[in-house]
Amino acid sequence: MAGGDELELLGTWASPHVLRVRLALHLKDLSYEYVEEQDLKNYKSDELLLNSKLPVLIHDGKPVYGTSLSLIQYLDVAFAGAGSSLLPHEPSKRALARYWGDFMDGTLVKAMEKATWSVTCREKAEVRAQVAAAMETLEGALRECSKPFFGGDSPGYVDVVLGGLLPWLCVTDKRQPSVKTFNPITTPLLLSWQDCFCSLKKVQGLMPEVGELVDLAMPCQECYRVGVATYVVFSVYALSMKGGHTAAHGIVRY
Ligand SMILES: N[C@@H](CCC(=O)N[C@@H](CS)C(=O)NCC(=O)O)C(=O)O
Repeated sequence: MAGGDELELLGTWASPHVLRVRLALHLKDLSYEYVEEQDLKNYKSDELLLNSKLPVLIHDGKPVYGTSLSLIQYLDVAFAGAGSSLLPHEPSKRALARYWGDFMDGTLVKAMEKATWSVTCREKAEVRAQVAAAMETLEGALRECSKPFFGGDSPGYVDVVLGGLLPWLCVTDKRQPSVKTFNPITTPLLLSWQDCFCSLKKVQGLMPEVGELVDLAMPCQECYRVGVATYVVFSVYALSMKGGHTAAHGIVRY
């Protein structure tokens, strides 16, 4: 890592937004201190209050404000010499990679959220179609790349963003088996992508257990059904669960 640079990431174990920034840090071989926010419901650090959401990145003692997508872009520019570049150098390819990152948050994540909380048959059928359409669009993007990763022969920005969503995509499959986010018939390339991505050494050990996320999602869904604010419940369960190897430790240096 560049001399003297200190990186700290505040996160929470179940967050796909935190996971994608951690994936970027690991793929770029950057050392950092990971701090699990322990009590989101009752206490928010000053940095979190200012950024309003996790993840929060602190570089040399100064918070870098922004969304997870902008933090990944920041890391790629601020540490251009570290590891391989996540975003392509060529401006049109760079713009396209950013477009797919935004697409995932704007379309796929929204459909996945609905899938997690959907209860009625009608809701389930609607989200099934939305998730399938978003995944098929991504399949088309991967086909255009003609490589194992969106980033080419090695993972890049789009891979990191989708990689962060992977555990929750698996939860969607488990909770709503009819959704089938990775579908051998409609998204065969994404299925191979999943295998390639998960077998990367730098990725292994970072992914939260899908079973723990399912345990987290189940009571939230029940509360959603009876009308309790999902976010509050989500936070309480996320914090009360022992889930996430990092949650138990609080601070881990990588
Ligand atoms: N668009 C934001 C979303 C981040 C987000 O929703 N973070 C959640 C965790 S997944 C969070 O901080 N929740 C705590 C809160 O809202 O107080 C990003 O990409 O960073």
